[in-house]
Amino acid sequence: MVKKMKGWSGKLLWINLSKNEAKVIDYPKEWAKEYLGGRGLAIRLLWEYNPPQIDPFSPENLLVFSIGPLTGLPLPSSGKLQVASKSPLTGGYGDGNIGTIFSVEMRKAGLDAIVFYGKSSKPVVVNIENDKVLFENAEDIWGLDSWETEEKLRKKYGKFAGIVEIGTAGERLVRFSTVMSQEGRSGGRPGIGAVMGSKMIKAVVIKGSRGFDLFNEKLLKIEGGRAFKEIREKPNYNFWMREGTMATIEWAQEVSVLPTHNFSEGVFDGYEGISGRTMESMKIGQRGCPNCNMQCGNIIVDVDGKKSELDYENVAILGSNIGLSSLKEVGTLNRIADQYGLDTISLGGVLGWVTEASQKGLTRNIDGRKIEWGGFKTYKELIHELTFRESELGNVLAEGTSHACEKIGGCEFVVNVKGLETSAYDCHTAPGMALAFSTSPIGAHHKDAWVISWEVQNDRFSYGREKAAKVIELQRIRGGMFESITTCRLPWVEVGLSLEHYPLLLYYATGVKYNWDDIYTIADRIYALIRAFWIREYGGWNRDKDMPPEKWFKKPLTKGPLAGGKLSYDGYNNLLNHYYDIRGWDENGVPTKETLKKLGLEFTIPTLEKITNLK
Ligand code: PTT
Ligand code: SF4
Repeated sequence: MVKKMKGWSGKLLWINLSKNEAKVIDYPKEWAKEYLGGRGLAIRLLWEYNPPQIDPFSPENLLVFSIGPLTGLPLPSSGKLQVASKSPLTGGYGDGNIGTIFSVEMRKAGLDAIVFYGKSSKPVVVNIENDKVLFENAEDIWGLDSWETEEKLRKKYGKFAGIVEIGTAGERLVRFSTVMSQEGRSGGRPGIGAVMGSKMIKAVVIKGSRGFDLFNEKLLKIEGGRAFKEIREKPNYNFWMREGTMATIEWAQEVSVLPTHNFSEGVFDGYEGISGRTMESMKIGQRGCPNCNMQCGNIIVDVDGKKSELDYENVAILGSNIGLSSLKEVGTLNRIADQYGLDTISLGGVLGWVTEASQKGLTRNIDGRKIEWGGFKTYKELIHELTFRESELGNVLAEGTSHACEKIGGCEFVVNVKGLETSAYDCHTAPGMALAFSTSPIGAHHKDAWVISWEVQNDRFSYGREKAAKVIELQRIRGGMFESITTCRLPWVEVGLSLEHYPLLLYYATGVKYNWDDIYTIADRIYALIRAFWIREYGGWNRDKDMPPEKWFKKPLTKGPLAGGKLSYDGYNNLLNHYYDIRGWDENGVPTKETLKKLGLEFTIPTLEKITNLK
């Protein structure tokens, strides 16, 4: 008899929307141990079951919701859900990490993953109770925004049901639409909401009551309690509770990395209007994810008198990056993005890019408006137009900056990597962060390696091996471990919770004694498999795909203490060589056969050999 797993259920729910069928299946037990869960499980499933090179909007493209062995447990910030698919924005691997009761209920339902396959013929709410699935007609809510949708569904399914949904943008297949929950939670930057929309899923509801087996529940609770206590006692806890990530605005301005005017500068004259201090003076409350004692969503009232949840990325990218210095106006754009279910970071990237394009006269042929930096009213109109694909310009912008610049020109000042618009750090003078963006497994997102704070404090301008090694170390912990145990990383990143809790918590949950070498190997396995997936989907690879935006090399900063600063091509190539070398990838960024074998990824070799000259 197969021994029952602890910490994982070993089960996933496979939902076929084309046939309105669902079944629970056991996935291979070794996948749990070798990939942990969350992102790791998602990429293993996508590699295995996605037909190569399919259109992300085709019914065969899997949409995966997955959790990890620590999700939903009584330990800090454990209410997170991974949402993953082949991205319609980048054409490669895409995922996001969203804080929602859904993850906790999924855990209680005894499911490590939910896989959506096929396409419903009508808008649908997928209603899950443990392993029972109902496909409920959603025609009456198709067309509602994410807030209205959730409000309606809460009335029907109750306050404590796990609910995730898409807004209007996901329905209209805007390529940077996200999966939304609980008004301010948003996940899946590379268009995972659009994949949900392509399957006609308006929302997924889940309730679980089956419970789950842990290796040592008593010790897990004690260790989890210790970690909660440690967080509360940290010296910066009170400041964090007041400002959350918003204090980063002042820091970014001080060190010249605050993205300004489509990432042309690192300082912004109007930064005080959008600063952490300003936010504090306007704050009316805070909210966040389940099981968290350091909730970071800061709420202010926006221009329209509605509540908007702010953090650094949203404010910088919809503030300084488009020339807005009024926090209330920024809050309005951010809140509209939440309601429509648009990723704020890509939205700010798109608006920044189109403003620069308009200033250079490139939009003239398709749109009569001249877009000005800080043009709040025009930005509001454009957000509406791109969400509903109403105007010609709106329809082009809904495709993201890579697609848009192919249509109207201006690719030389697009600020994205692999098609995903860059998170809110200007990298003219931050080569390590540029490397982090360029080698992130989903495109230019900061979540895998926020190396910039380390970089600014330590040898900022070098392109040496130590910097590449630091990026990889952070990718292993953040992008490998946290995305796969599937809990929030901020207790460690922001208030300094000791990382040593995590191997212990993993042991008490699963009974498996992982040391740091084991955890790093799992992380490397996940990264190499994600890279193999990109190579398979793109039909080849070269190092140009791991290059930062051209602008940071060619257009130096003109303002602030680092005026004149820009990236060096030779320097960056040197840094990238170190990165590939440490990872065991060849000079084009392809994992070598030896690396693949070492990581237990032999099964990728026959596919990759057909595509590239595998070394
Ligand atoms: C995340 C990305 C981020 S990262 C921000 S602000 W950040 C933006 N937030 C958006 C938003 O809000 N509304 C919206 N419509 N779009 C948005 N897009 C952007 O999405 C988020 C937090 C944050 S806030 C961060 S750093 C941490 N990210 C984590 C992560 O990636 N992994 C992990 N294990 N823990 C994390 N903890 C923190 O979670 P994506 P959330 Mg997010 C209004 O989803 O796709 O990963 O993109 O999920 O519940 O909102 O929590 O300064
Ligand atoms: Fe969610 Fe913020 Fe808490 Fe992390 S720290 S779990 S993002 S509320």
